[in-house]
Amino acid sequence: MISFARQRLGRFLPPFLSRFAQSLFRIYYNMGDCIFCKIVDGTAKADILHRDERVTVFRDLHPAAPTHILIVPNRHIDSVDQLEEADASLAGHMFVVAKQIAARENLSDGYRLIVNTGPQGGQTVFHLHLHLIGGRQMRAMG
Ligand code: DGP
Repeated sequence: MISFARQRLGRFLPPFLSRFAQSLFRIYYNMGDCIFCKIVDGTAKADILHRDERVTVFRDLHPAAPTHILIVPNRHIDSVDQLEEADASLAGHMFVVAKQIAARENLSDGYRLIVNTGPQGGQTVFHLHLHLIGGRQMRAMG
């Protein structure tokens, strides 16, 4: 909802004012310099596959497989560790969207969904995201 409002605002303002307004939004909502927030609000480029009120979906910049897509909540949440009970529907929506995108990408033989959490979990971008990886045989975990 917030990011939609930000995008709408951006359309009515000249570009320099729009960028200024986006920066104010980011400071106000404590988003800092988050690259995924910038992709969500359109100030950074990405190959966007889907956008709705709650999530934005785009291709990973450093694909680990022929298909590597990120499902990202529009609202900044650092990681799974910051999820609250009230976010259960959002978390569920991320999985449902992942399933729909997997079908669109013809991953009918299967795919892998990963959520890296925290430094030891291999998380490098601290904006919650679900990796959708497919298009090759995955090795068993562990
Ligand atoms: P993780 O390590 O789980 O935090 O995954 C972060 C992923 O984000 C990693 O696979 C690379 C991807 N990534 C980082 N910066 C960008 C970017 O600017 N654009 C896109 N599309 N993907 C990015």
